[in-house]
Amino acid sequence: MKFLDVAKVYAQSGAGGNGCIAFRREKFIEYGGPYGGDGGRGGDVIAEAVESLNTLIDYRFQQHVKAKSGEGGKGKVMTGAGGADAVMKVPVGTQIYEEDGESLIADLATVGMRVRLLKGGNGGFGNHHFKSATNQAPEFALPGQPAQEQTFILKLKLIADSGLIGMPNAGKSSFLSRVSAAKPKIADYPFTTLEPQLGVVKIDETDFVLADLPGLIEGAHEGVGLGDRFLGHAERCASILHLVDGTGDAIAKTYKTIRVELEAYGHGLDQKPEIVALNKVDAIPAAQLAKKRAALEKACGHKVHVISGVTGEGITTVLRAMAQEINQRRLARAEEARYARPAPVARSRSERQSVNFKAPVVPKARITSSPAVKAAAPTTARTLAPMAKAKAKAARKMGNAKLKTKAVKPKAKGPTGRAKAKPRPLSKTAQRAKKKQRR
Ligand SMILES: Nc1nc2c(ncn2[C@@H]2O[C@H](COP(=O)(O)OP(=O)(O)OP(=O)(O)O)[C@@H](O)[C@H]2O)c(=O)[nH]1
Ligand SMILES: [Mg+2]
Repeated sequence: MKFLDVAKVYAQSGAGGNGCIAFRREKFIEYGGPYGGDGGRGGDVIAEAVESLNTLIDYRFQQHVKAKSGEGGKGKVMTGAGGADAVMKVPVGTQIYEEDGESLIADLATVGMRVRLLKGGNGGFGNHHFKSATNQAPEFALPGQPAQEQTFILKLKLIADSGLIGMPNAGKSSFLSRVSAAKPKIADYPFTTLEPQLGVVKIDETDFVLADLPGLIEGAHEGVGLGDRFLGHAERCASILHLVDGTGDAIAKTYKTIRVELEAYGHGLDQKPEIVALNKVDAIPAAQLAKKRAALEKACGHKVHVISGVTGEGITTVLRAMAQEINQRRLARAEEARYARPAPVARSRSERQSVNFKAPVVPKARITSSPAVKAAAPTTARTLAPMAKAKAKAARKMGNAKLKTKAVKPKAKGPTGRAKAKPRPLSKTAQRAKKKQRR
Protein backbone atom coordinates (compact mmCIF):
# COMPACT_ATOMS: atom_id res chain seq x y z
CA MET A 1 0.00 0.00 0.00
CA LYS A 2 1.33 3.36 -0.95
CA PHE A 3 1.86 5.68 1.95
CA LEU A 4 0.21 9.00 1.39
CA ASP A 5 0.52 11.78 3.88
CA VAL A 6 -1.06 14.72 2.07
CA ALA A 7 -4.52 14.84 0.53
CA LYS A 8 -6.70 17.56 -0.95
CA VAL A 9 -10.42 17.28 -0.29
CA TYR A 10 -13.32 19.39 -1.50
CA ALA A 11 -16.06 19.43 1.13
CA GLN A 12 -19.57 20.78 1.06
CA SER A 13 -22.07 20.98 3.91
CA GLY A 14 -25.80 20.45 3.40
CA ALA A 15 -28.09 23.36 2.57
CA GLY A 16 -31.04 24.09 4.82
CA GLY A 17 -34.50 23.05 3.60
CA ASN A 18 -36.92 25.73 2.45
CA GLY A 19 -39.80 26.86 4.61
CA CYS A 20 -43.25 25.83 3.38
CA ILE A 21 -46.21 28.06 2.47
CA ALA A 22 -49.41 26.22 3.27
CA PHE A 23 -52.85 27.01 4.69
CA ARG A 24 -55.09 24.85 6.76
CA ARG A 25 -58.17 23.83 4.82
CA GLU A 26 -60.47 21.47 6.62
CA LYS A 27 -64.15 20.86 6.68
CA PHE A 28 -65.91 22.89 9.39
CA ILE A 29 -62.71 24.78 10.24
CA GLU A 30 -63.00 28.23 8.89
CA TYR A 31 -60.05 30.59 8.81
CA GLY A 32 -57.65 27.63 9.25
CA GLY A 33 -54.70 29.96 9.01
CA PRO A 34 -51.08 29.45 7.94
CA TYR A 35 -49.92 25.87 8.21
CA GLY A 36 -46.46 25.65 6.56
CA GLY A 37 -43.59 24.06 8.54
CA ASP A 38 -39.90 25.03 8.70
CA GLY A 39 -37.21 23.47 6.55
CA GLY A 40 -34.79 20.92 8.05
CA ARG A 41 -31.12 21.67 8.89
CA GLY A 42 -28.43 20.71 6.45
CA GLY A 43 -25.75 18.26 7.57
CA ASP A 44 -22.33 19.40 8.84
CA VAL A 45 -18.96 18.24 7.55
CA ILE A 46 -17.08 16.74 10.47
CA ALA A 47 -13.56 15.37 10.69
CA GLU A 48 -12.99 12.58 13.20
CA ALA A 49 -9.73 10.95 14.27
CA VAL A 50 -10.03 7.16 14.35
CA GLU A 51 -7.60 4.52 15.51
CA SER A 52 -8.13 2.06 12.68
CA LEU A 53 -6.58 4.22 9.93
CA ASN A 54 -2.94 5.08 9.47
CA THR A 55 -2.87 6.68 6.04
CA LEU A 56 -4.85 9.25 4.10
CA ILE A 57 -4.99 6.95 1.09
CA ASP A 58 -8.82 6.91 1.10
CA TYR A 59 -8.88 10.57 0.20
CA ARG A 60 -6.95 9.88 -2.99
CA PHE A 61 -10.01 8.09 -4.28
CA GLN A 62 -12.69 10.10 -2.54
CA GLN A 63 -11.79 13.72 -3.06
CA HIS A 64 -15.31 15.10 -2.62
CA VAL A 65 -17.16 14.96 0.66
CA LYS A 66 -20.74 16.21 0.76
CA ALA A 67 -23.25 16.31 3.58
CA LYS A 68 -26.96 15.88 2.87
CA SER A 69 -29.26 18.88 2.58
CA GLY A 70 -32.23 19.37 4.86
CA GLU A 71 -35.70 18.60 3.52
CA GLY A 72 -38.22 21.35 2.90
CA GLY A 73 -40.97 22.02 5.43
CA LYS A 74 -44.41 20.55 4.81
CA GLY A 75 -48.06 21.35 5.47
CA LYS A 76 -49.60 20.66 8.89
CA VAL A 77 -46.66 22.62 10.36
CA MET A 78 -44.33 19.70 9.67
CA THR A 79 -40.60 20.48 9.87
CA GLY A 80 -38.50 18.91 7.14
CA ALA A 81 -36.02 16.18 8.04
CA GLY A 82 -32.47 17.29 8.83
CA GLY A 83 -29.67 16.26 6.45
CA ALA A 84 -27.14 13.65 7.59
CA ASP A 85 -23.66 14.87 8.54
CA ALA A 86 -20.68 13.82 6.45
CA VAL A 87 -18.01 12.42 8.75
CA MET A 88 -14.49 12.33 7.34
CA LYS A 89 -12.58 9.61 9.15
CA VAL A 90 -8.89 10.40 9.34
CA PRO A 91 -5.95 8.81 11.13
CA VAL A 92 -4.83 10.20 14.47
CA GLY A 93 -2.26 12.93 13.92
CA THR A 94 -3.93 14.46 10.86
CA GLN A 95 -3.76 18.19 10.57
CA ILE A 96 -6.35 20.03 8.50
CA TYR A 97 -5.28 23.15 6.67
CA GLU A 98 -7.01 25.68 4.45
CA GLU A 99 -6.48 25.44 0.70
CA ASP A 100 -3.21 27.38 0.95
CA GLY A 101 -1.74 24.53 2.99
CA GLU A 102 -0.43 27.03 5.58
CA SER A 103 -3.34 28.09 7.80
CA LEU A 104 -4.06 25.37 10.31
CA ILE A 105 -7.73 24.73 11.02
CA ALA A 106 -7.59 21.65 13.23
CA ASP A 107 -5.09 19.23 14.65
CA LEU A 108 -6.64 15.84 15.36
CA ALA A 109 -4.08 14.53 17.79
CA THR A 110 -6.15 12.13 19.92
CA VAL A 111 -8.45 9.23 19.12
CA GLY A 112 -12.10 10.23 18.89
CA MET A 113 -11.40 13.95 18.48
CA ARG A 114 -14.07 15.55 16.28
CA VAL A 115 -14.00 18.93 14.59
CA ARG A 116 -16.80 20.56 12.64
CA LEU A 117 -15.23 21.86 9.45
CA LEU A 118 -18.35 23.19 7.75
CA LYS A 119 -21.71 24.03 9.25
CA GLY A 120 -24.91 22.90 7.56
CA GLY A 121 -27.38 25.64 6.60
CA ASN A 122 -30.35 26.32 8.87
CA GLY A 123 -33.80 25.51 7.49
CA GLY A 124 -35.99 28.44 6.43
CA PHE A 125 -39.08 29.34 8.45
CA GLY A 126 -42.45 28.24 7.09
CA ASN A 127 -45.35 30.71 6.86
CA HIS A 128 -46.78 29.40 10.14
CA HIS A 129 -43.79 31.06 11.84
CA PHE A 130 -44.81 34.50 10.61
CA LYS A 131 -48.45 34.56 11.70
CA SER A 132 -49.31 37.44 13.95
CA ALA A 133 -52.28 39.52 14.97
CA THR A 134 -51.58 41.98 12.18
CA ASN A 135 -50.65 39.41 9.55
CA GLN A 136 -52.91 36.46 10.02
CA ALA A 137 -52.34 34.90 6.63
CA PRO A 138 -48.67 35.40 5.65
CA GLU A 139 -48.14 34.16 2.13
CA PHE A 140 -44.42 33.90 2.38
CA ALA A 141 -41.76 31.60 3.84
CA LEU A 142 -37.95 31.78 4.02
CA PRO A 143 -35.61 29.72 1.88
CA GLY A 144 -33.06 27.53 3.69
CA GLN A 145 -29.52 28.84 4.25
CA PRO A 146 -27.14 27.86 1.47
CA ALA A 147 -24.46 25.18 1.90
CA GLN A 148 -20.86 26.06 2.74
CA GLU A 149 -18.06 24.70 0.61
CA GLN A 150 -14.30 24.70 1.03
CA THR A 151 -11.21 22.85 -0.09
CA PHE A 152 -9.06 21.41 2.67
CA ILE A 153 -5.55 20.06 2.72
CA LEU A 154 -5.09 17.11 5.05
CA LYS A 155 -1.58 16.40 6.28
CA LEU A 156 -0.71 13.38 8.32
CA LYS A 157 2.13 13.71 10.74
CA LEU A 158 2.80 10.28 12.12
CA ILE A 159 2.67 10.19 15.87
CA ALA A 160 5.83 8.26 16.46
CA ASP A 161 7.54 8.40 19.84
CA SER A 162 10.96 8.47 18.29
CA GLY A 163 12.36 9.15 14.83
CA LEU A 164 15.44 7.76 13.04
CA ILE A 165 17.48 10.45 11.37
CA GLY A 166 20.69 10.24 9.41
CA MET A 167 22.37 10.28 6.03
CA PRO A 168 21.25 7.79 3.38
CA ASN A 169 22.80 4.35 3.94
CA ALA A 170 23.42 5.07 7.63
CA GLY A 171 21.56 1.85 8.42
CA LYS A 172 18.27 3.35 9.64
CA SER A 173 16.03 0.77 7.98
CA SER A 174 18.30 -2.07 9.14
CA PHE A 175 18.01 -0.74 12.69
CA LEU A 176 14.21 -0.55 12.47
CA SER A 177 13.94 -4.09 11.10
CA ARG A 178 16.22 -5.32 13.88
CA VAL A 179 14.27 -3.76 16.76
CA SER A 180 10.70 -4.14 15.49
CA ALA A 181 8.57 -6.40 13.34
CA ALA A 182 8.57 -3.83 10.50
CA LYS A 183 9.99 -4.97 7.17
CA PRO A 184 11.41 -1.88 5.48
CA LYS A 185 13.39 -2.15 2.25
CA ILE A 186 17.13 -2.39 2.90
CA ALA A 187 19.76 -1.96 0.21
CA ASP A 188 23.25 -0.54 -0.14
CA TYR A 189 22.28 2.38 -2.33
CA PRO A 190 21.13 5.80 -1.09
CA PHE A 191 17.45 6.66 -0.82
CA THR A 192 16.22 3.12 -0.48
CA THR A 193 13.57 4.44 1.87
CA LEU A 194 11.32 6.89 0.08
CA GLU A 195 8.54 7.15 2.63
CA PRO A 196 8.47 7.00 6.43
CA GLN A 197 8.12 3.51 7.87
CA LEU A 198 6.82 2.72 11.33
CA GLY A 199 7.65 -0.05 13.73
CA VAL A 200 6.57 -0.85 17.27
CA VAL A 201 9.47 -1.45 19.64
CA LYS A 202 9.20 -3.22 23.00
CA ILE A 203 11.95 -2.79 25.55
CA ASP A 204 11.51 -3.79 29.20
CA GLU A 205 8.09 -2.42 30.17
CA THR A 206 7.90 0.25 27.48
CA ASP A 207 6.31 0.03 24.04
CA PHE A 208 6.95 2.82 21.60
CA VAL A 209 6.60 3.64 17.93
CA LEU A 210 9.78 4.25 15.97
CA ALA A 211 9.72 5.97 12.59
CA ASP A 212 12.35 5.34 9.92
CA LEU A 213 12.59 8.51 7.88
CA PRO A 214 14.17 8.92 4.43
CA GLY A 215 17.82 9.98 4.52
CA LEU A 216 18.86 13.62 4.64
CA ILE A 217 21.72 15.09 2.65
CA GLU A 218 23.40 18.48 2.56
CA GLY A 219 20.96 21.09 1.25
CA ALA A 220 17.86 18.99 2.05
CA HIS A 221 16.17 22.13 3.38
CA GLU A 222 16.54 23.58 -0.13
CA GLY A 223 14.99 20.48 -1.67
CA VAL A 224 18.17 18.52 -2.47
CA GLY A 225 17.58 14.76 -2.50
CA LEU A 226 14.14 14.01 -1.08
CA GLY A 227 14.17 17.37 0.69
CA ASP A 228 13.23 17.76 4.34
CA ARG A 229 9.47 17.33 3.97
CA PHE A 230 9.51 14.05 5.89
CA LEU A 231 10.98 15.76 8.91
CA GLY A 232 7.42 16.81 9.75
CA HIS A 233 6.94 13.25 10.98
CA ALA A 234 9.62 13.73 13.60
CA GLU A 235 8.12 16.98 14.90
CA ARG A 236 5.99 15.15 17.43
CA CYS A 237 8.56 12.65 18.54
CA ALA A 238 9.79 12.64 22.12
CA SER A 239 13.36 12.18 20.94
CA ILE A 240 15.36 11.52 17.78
CA LEU A 241 17.89 8.81 17.21
CA HIS A 242 20.67 10.13 15.04
CA LEU A 243 22.53 7.32 13.30
CA VAL A 244 25.97 8.00 11.88
CA ASP A 245 27.57 5.49 9.50
CA GLY A 246 30.78 4.43 11.24
CA THR A 247 32.37 3.10 8.06
CA GLY A 248 32.60 6.63 6.61
CA ASP A 249 35.65 8.86 6.97
CA ALA A 250 34.32 12.27 7.94
CA ILE A 251 32.21 11.24 10.96
CA ALA A 252 32.06 14.67 12.62
CA LYS A 253 31.30 16.40 9.32
CA THR A 254 28.46 13.96 8.59
CA TYR A 255 26.99 14.62 12.02
CA LYS A 256 27.23 18.39 11.62
CA THR A 257 25.64 18.31 8.15
CA ILE A 258 22.53 16.64 9.56
CA ARG A 259 22.42 19.09 12.49
CA VAL A 260 22.53 22.01 10.05
CA GLU A 261 19.58 20.51 8.17
CA LEU A 262 17.61 20.05 11.42
CA GLU A 263 18.30 23.65 12.40
CA ALA A 264 17.31 24.88 8.95
CA TYR A 265 14.06 22.92 9.18
CA GLY A 266 13.24 24.43 12.60
CA HIS A 267 9.82 23.60 14.14
CA GLY A 268 11.62 22.74 17.37
CA LEU A 269 13.27 19.67 15.85
CA ASP A 270 16.77 20.87 16.66
CA GLN A 271 15.72 21.34 20.30
CA LYS A 272 14.54 17.75 20.78
CA PRO A 273 16.56 15.35 22.92
CA GLU A 274 18.97 13.64 20.57
CA ILE A 275 20.53 10.22 21.05
CA VAL A 276 23.56 9.78 18.85
CA ALA A 277 24.78 6.36 17.77
CA LEU A 278 27.80 5.35 15.76
CA ASN A 279 26.41 2.55 13.60
CA LYS A 280 27.98 -0.40 11.75
CA VAL A 281 30.52 -0.98 14.53
CA ASP A 282 31.02 -4.55 13.24
CA ALA A 283 32.55 -3.14 10.06
CA ILE A 284 34.85 -0.59 11.77
CA PRO A 285 38.46 -1.72 12.28
CA ALA A 286 39.24 -1.87 16.02
CA ALA A 287 42.14 0.57 15.63
CA GLN A 288 39.85 3.28 14.23
CA LEU A 289 36.89 2.81 16.54
CA ALA A 290 38.17 4.86 19.50
CA LYS A 291 39.26 7.69 17.20
CA LYS A 292 35.94 7.80 15.38
CA ARG A 293 33.99 7.65 18.59
CA ALA A 294 36.02 10.49 20.12
CA ALA A 295 35.51 12.60 16.98
CA LEU A 296 31.75 12.09 17.12
CA GLU A 297 31.59 12.79 20.86
CA LYS A 298 33.52 16.01 20.32
CA ALA A 299 31.16 17.05 17.52
CA CYS A 300 27.94 16.40 19.43
CA GLY A 301 29.22 17.32 22.86
CA HIS A 302 27.91 14.27 24.71
CA LYS A 303 28.23 10.51 25.01
CA VAL A 304 27.53 8.44 21.89
CA HIS A 305 26.37 4.85 21.64
CA VAL A 306 28.28 2.38 19.55
CA ILE A 307 25.92 -0.04 17.84
CA SER A 308 25.46 -2.42 14.97
CA GLY A 309 22.08 -2.92 13.34
CA VAL A 310 23.28 -6.18 11.80
CA THR A 311 24.87 -7.94 14.81
CA GLY A 312 22.66 -6.24 17.41
CA GLU A 313 25.59 -4.92 19.46
CA GLY A 314 24.71 -2.02 21.78
CA ILE A 315 21.11 -1.98 20.64
CA THR A 316 19.53 -2.72 24.03
CA THR A 317 21.41 0.18 25.64
CA VAL A 318 20.33 2.61 22.97
CA LEU A 319 16.71 1.41 23.16
CA ARG A 320 16.74 1.87 26.94
CA ALA A 321 18.00 5.43 26.53
CA MET A 322 15.17 6.10 24.06
CA ALA A 323 12.60 4.50 26.36
CA GLN A 324 13.77 6.73 29.21
CA GLU A 325 13.18 9.88 27.16
CA ILE A 326 9.80 8.60 26.00
CA ASN A 327 8.67 7.66 29.51
CA GLN A 328 9.70 11.05 30.81
CA ARG A 329 7.58 12.78 28.19
CA ARG A 330 4.63 10.46 28.75
CA LEU A 331 4.78 11.25 32.46
CA ALA A 332 4.88 14.98 31.77
CA ARG A 333 1.89 14.64 29.41
CA ALA A 334 -0.07 12.64 31.99
CA GLU A 335 0.60 15.30 34.63
CA GLU A 336 -0.44 18.05 32.25
CA ALA A 337 -3.71 16.24 31.55
CA ARG A 338 -4.26 15.66 35.28
CA TYR A 339 -3.73 19.23 36.38
CA ALA A 340 -5.56 20.75 33.43
CA ARG A 341 -8.75 19.22 34.89
CA PRO A 342 -10.57 21.25 37.57
CA ALA A 343 -10.02 20.00 41.11
CA PRO A 344 -12.92 17.87 42.49
CA VAL A 345 -15.41 19.93 44.51
CA ALA A 346 -16.52 18.57 47.85
CA ARG A 347 -20.31 18.63 48.02
CA SER A 348 -21.22 17.60 51.58
CA ARG A 349 -19.74 18.66 54.92
CA SER A 350 -18.33 15.20 55.58
CA GLU A 351 -16.65 15.21 52.16
CA ARG A 352 -15.16 18.61 52.83
CA GLN A 353 -13.80 17.53 56.17
CA SER A 354 -12.29 14.32 54.92
CA VAL A 355 -10.81 16.14 51.94
CA ASN A 356 -9.41 19.11 53.84
CA PHE A 357 -8.66 18.04 57.37
CA LYS A 358 -9.01 14.25 57.43
CA ALA A 359 -10.85 14.79 60.70
CA PRO A 360 -13.94 12.87 61.89
CA VAL A 361 -17.22 14.69 61.56
CA VAL A 362 -18.40 16.03 64.94
CA PRO A 363 -22.16 16.68 65.28
CA LYS A 364 -22.97 20.37 65.83
CA ALA A 365 -24.87 19.73 69.08
CA ARG A 366 -21.84 18.11 70.67
CA ILE A 367 -19.59 21.00 69.71
CA THR A 368 -21.76 23.63 71.47
CA SER A 369 -22.48 21.58 74.61
CA SER A 370 -18.89 20.61 75.37
CA PRO A 371 -17.51 22.43 78.49
CA ALA A 372 -14.31 23.41 76.70
CA VAL A 373 -16.26 25.22 74.00
CA LYS A 374 -18.44 26.89 76.64
CA ALA A 375 -15.36 28.18 78.48
CA ALA A 376 -13.95 29.57 75.25
CA ALA A 377 -17.25 31.21 74.25
CA PRO A 378 -17.45 35.04 74.49
CA THR A 379 -19.29 36.67 77.40
CA THR A 380 -23.01 36.67 76.67
CA ALA A 381 -26.05 38.34 78.27
CA ARG A 382 -26.55 35.28 80.48
CA THR A 383 -23.08 35.55 81.98
CA LEU A 384 -23.42 39.33 82.35
CA ALA A 385 -26.60 39.10 84.40
CA PRO A 386 -24.95 38.19 87.77
CA MET A 387 -22.45 41.03 87.20
CA ALA A 388 -25.27 43.51 86.68
CA LYS A 389 -27.00 42.24 89.81
CA ALA A 390 -23.83 42.75 91.88
CA LYS A 391 -23.44 46.29 90.50
CA ALA A 392 -27.02 47.16 91.43
CA LYS A 393 -26.46 45.80 94.95
CA ALA A 394 -23.33 47.93 95.36
CA ALA A 395 -25.19 51.03 94.12
CA ARG A 396 -28.00 50.47 96.59
CA LYS A 397 -25.48 50.16 99.41
CA MET A 398 -23.58 53.29 98.41
CA GLY A 399 -26.72 55.25 97.48
CA ASN A 400 -24.99 56.22 94.22
CA ALA A 401 -27.58 56.66 91.53
CA LYS A 402 -24.95 56.77 88.78
CA LEU A 403 -23.88 53.23 89.43
CA LYS A 404 -27.40 52.00 88.91
CA THR A 405 -27.62 49.64 86.03
CA LYS A 406 -30.49 48.68 83.84
CA ALA A 407 -32.29 45.51 84.63
CA VAL A 408 -31.24 42.74 82.28
CA LYS A 409 -34.07 41.99 79.94
CA PRO A 410 -34.55 38.39 78.99
CA LYS A 411 -33.93 38.01 75.24
CA ALA A 412 -36.99 37.92 73.02
CA LYS A 413 -37.60 34.44 71.73
CA GLY A 414 -39.01 33.43 68.35
CA PRO A 415 -41.59 30.73 67.68
CA THR A 416 -38.84 28.07 67.58
CA GLY A 417 -37.79 28.93 71.10
CA ARG A 418 -34.46 30.30 69.90
CA ALA A 419 -33.27 33.82 70.64
CA LYS A 420 -34.25 36.23 67.89
CA ALA A 421 -31.42 37.48 65.74
CA LYS A 422 -30.41 41.09 66.27
CA PRO A 423 -31.58 43.40 63.46
CA ARG A 424 -28.72 44.13 61.13
CA PRO A 425 -27.27 47.66 61.15
CA LEU A 426 -28.70 49.72 58.31
CA SER A 427 -26.59 50.26 55.24
CA LYS A 428 -25.59 53.82 54.35
CA THR A 429 -28.13 53.99 51.51
CA ALA A 430 -30.90 52.76 53.83
CA GLN A 431 -29.88 55.34 56.46
CA ARG A 432 -30.06 58.14 53.89
CA ALA A 433 -33.50 56.94 52.75
CA LYS A 434 -34.74 56.91 56.35
CA LYS A 435 -33.47 60.46 56.93
CA LYS A 436 -35.29 61.64 53.81
CA GLN A 437 -38.50 60.04 55.00
CA ARG A 438 -38.22 61.78 58.34
CA ARG A 439 -37.75 65.14 56.62
N1 LIG B 1 28.11 -3.99 8.38
C1 LIG B 1 26.98 -3.39 8.62
N2 LIG B 1 26.22 -3.03 7.59
C2 LIG B 1 25.04 -2.41 7.84
C3 LIG B 1 24.60 -2.17 9.17
N3 LIG B 1 23.41 -1.56 9.10
C4 LIG B 1 23.10 -1.42 7.81
N4 LIG B 1 24.09 -1.93 7.03
C5 LIG B 1 24.10 -1.95 5.57
O1 LIG B 1 24.05 -0.64 5.07
C6 LIG B 1 23.29 -0.58 3.89
C7 LIG B 1 22.21 0.47 3.99
O2 LIG B 1 21.34 0.09 5.00
P1 LIG B 1 19.87 0.69 5.11
O3 LIG B 1 19.28 0.18 6.38
O4 LIG B 1 19.08 0.50 3.89
O5 LIG B 1 20.22 2.21 5.29
P2 LIG B 1 19.23 3.45 5.36
O6 LIG B 1 19.80 4.41 6.33
O7 LIG B 1 17.86 2.99 5.62
O8 LIG B 1 19.36 4.06 3.93
P3 LIG B 1 18.30 4.92 3.11
O9 LIG B 1 16.96 4.26 3.28
O10 LIG B 1 18.76 4.89 1.73
O11 LIG B 1 18.34 6.28 3.70
C8 LIG B 1 22.72 -1.98 3.67
O12 LIG B 1 23.52 -2.64 2.72
C9 LIG B 1 22.89 -2.64 5.00
O13 LIG B 1 23.11 -4.04 4.88
C10 LIG B 1 25.46 -2.61 10.24
O14 LIG B 1 25.17 -2.45 11.42
N5 LIG B 1 26.62 -3.20 9.90
MG1 LIG C 1 16.20 3.07 4.59
